[in-house]
Formats: sequence, C-alpha cells, structure tokens
Amino acid sequence: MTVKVTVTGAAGQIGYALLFRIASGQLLGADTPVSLSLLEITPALKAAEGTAMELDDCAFPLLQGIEITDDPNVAFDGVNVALLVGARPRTAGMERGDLLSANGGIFGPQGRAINEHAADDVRVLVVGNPANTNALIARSHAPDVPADRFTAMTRLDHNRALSQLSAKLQVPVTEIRKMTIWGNHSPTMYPDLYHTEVGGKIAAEQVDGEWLRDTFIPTVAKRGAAIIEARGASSAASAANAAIDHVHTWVNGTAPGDWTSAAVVSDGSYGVPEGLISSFPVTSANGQWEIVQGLDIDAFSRERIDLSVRELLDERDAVQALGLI
Ligand code: NAX
Repeated sequence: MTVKVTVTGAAGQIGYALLFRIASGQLLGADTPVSLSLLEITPALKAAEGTAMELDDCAFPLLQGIEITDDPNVAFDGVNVALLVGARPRTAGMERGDLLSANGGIFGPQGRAINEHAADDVRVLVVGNPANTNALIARSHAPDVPADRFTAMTRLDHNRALSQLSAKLQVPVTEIRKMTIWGNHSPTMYPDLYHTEVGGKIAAEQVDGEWLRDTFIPTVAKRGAAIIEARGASSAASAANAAIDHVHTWVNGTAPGDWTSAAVVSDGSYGVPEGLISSFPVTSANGQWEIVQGLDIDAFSRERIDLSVRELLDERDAVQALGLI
C-alpha cells in the first residue's frame, strides 16, 4: 500500500535534502511506494513546485504522486508519516515569547489538521525548532491521536555524538552501541557516555573525564553553530539524514542489543515530568518506541539531565501561559 508522507517546509533547505531520499525509498524501504505531500506557506508554493518538477525528473519507481498545498487540512489528509520541518526561526531582537507564539500559530493548526484528517497509524516527527515544544503544541491539538505518535528529533545530536566518539577512539561508528541524548534539542541536551558501549566496554571509561566534559559535550552541543559558522547556512543534509534515520528506526525497529535517541512523550521515567516531550534512550519494535528502563544515572549525568528538562519545563510553562497548549 502506498504510504503518504507529508513534509512541511518542503521548499526549505532541509526539505530539499529530504524529499529525494524519501522518494528514492530510503525512508521506508525499497518495497514501499510513497506519495508526497508538500506543505508550504503561500509565497513558497512556487519554489515547492520547482522541487516537485525535479522529483518528477528523477523518475523514482516508488513515487506514486506529489501534492503541493498551503492548506494543512489537505496536506495531512490521510497522512501516514508527517515530517514537520517548517517553523518560524528566531530573528534578531525576537523575544522567546514571540518565537513560541509564532510557532504556536504553525504547530497548533497543524496538530488540529492531523487530528482531523490523518490516517489511524499516523506518525509525526517534529524537526522545526524549538522542536520538542513545537511537538508538545501539535500534540495538545490532537487529542484523538495516541500521544506516543508525536516525537521530536534528537537523532542529529545522537549521530553527531557517535561521530565525535568514533573519531576520538578511532573506531568505526558501527562498533558503538547505546549512545543516548537526554533532554531538549538545544545546547542543553546531554550526550551520555556512561551507558554507551564501545567494544563491549563503557565509553566513559575509555576517554578521560576532561575530554568528556570540556570537549565532547560542548562539541556536540555547539555543532549546529559550528556548521553555520563554516557553511554560512544551518545543517541541512545531516538534519534530513537524521530525520530519515528516526523514521526508519521507528518503523523498522532498533537492532538487538542497541538503542537510539528520540524525544518522546515522557511517562515519568528518570524523573522527567509526565507529558513533556524529552529525549530518552529508546528502542523501537512493532512501530512503537519504548523508553529504555532501569539505567543507573550518576550524579554528573543527573545534573545535566535535570538542567535540560528544566528548560523544557520553562518552555512548556511559557506556551501554557500564552494559551498555546
Ligand atoms: P528553511 O528556512 O530553509 O526552510 C523552512 C521552510 O519552512 C521555508 O520554506 C518556509 O517557507 C517553510 N514554512 C514556514 N512556515 C511554514 C508553515 N506554517 N507551513 C509550512 N511551511 C512553512 O529552514 P531549514 O534549514 O529547512 O530548517 C527547518 C527547521 O529545522 C528550522 O526550524 C531549524 O531550526 C530546524 N532544525 C532542526 C534540527 C533538529 O535537529 N531538530 C536540526 C536542523 C535544523 O536547524
């Protein structure tokens, strides 16, 4: 059966890096036909049409159709996989309240449209920042959709952490297991090496504490800014790649003996208040995420997780005060 994938912000730079990979089968596999719905704001529809022309020109065997619209009710009609990429970026002089309000104006109506029109099996990944809180807003407008279908992306942080550790220990990324990103997709997120395994041994014990604290954590946290500095534009292909990884793992499952990171609705695990959309170590089976249970959290990690979760709570309180959830 054809899977409908909706991409918001389709004419943006992540959209451009994402759509061709979805249409080629990398999101859902080489046996799954897809139809694409491109949601954009009205002024960007023409650019989206240009991207659609290029998609046509690839003659992808799996691509069954392309729809371009500025109406969320159309874009999310029958959607199976919703990739919410388009968001309002923070511009100079913009206060946090303004940013959250502007995004509430995007993710509230999109959540409602998903609630009213999506397929029963809809899965939602929010990429657009502030991703965790945008996901919270969308979810709060979709009371009929199971809460666990709303997720936000920390897979790019996860992949960045894998890559930094692989370079440090001179091992292929395939030898690293059980990496975890905790908390918010923001510079406060915490990449945890105390449960990560390399060659069957804990990664934190294979690097010195100073590197972990003063190099590894800040490098992962500030990687987005470093990319902007170098490229003159924010991460696009790596963000699209992480979105592909997130959905692919969600649908196809995690490998035995491994887990990944995703921001999912908290059930109260690890002291993260219930209902917050926070990043956890997660496994996936039968199309459902599960938070890995029973990990011991040392004092160093506890402090960092709490800091990031506090930021999520502040964002939640702010959107609540603004009447956005
Ligand atoms: P661009 O500015 O290139 O594209 C955004 C697109 O969204 C634009 O074409 C715009 O017209 C569209 N858009 C705005 N409002 C919309 C609406 N209401 N409905 C549909 N489309 C709408 O940004 P891009 O570089 O593609 O980044 C997109 C988002 O991803 C940003 O919010 C960015 O901060 C976020 N990121 C999230 C990451 C993560 O790991 N979670 C990493 C990469 C990226 O920074």
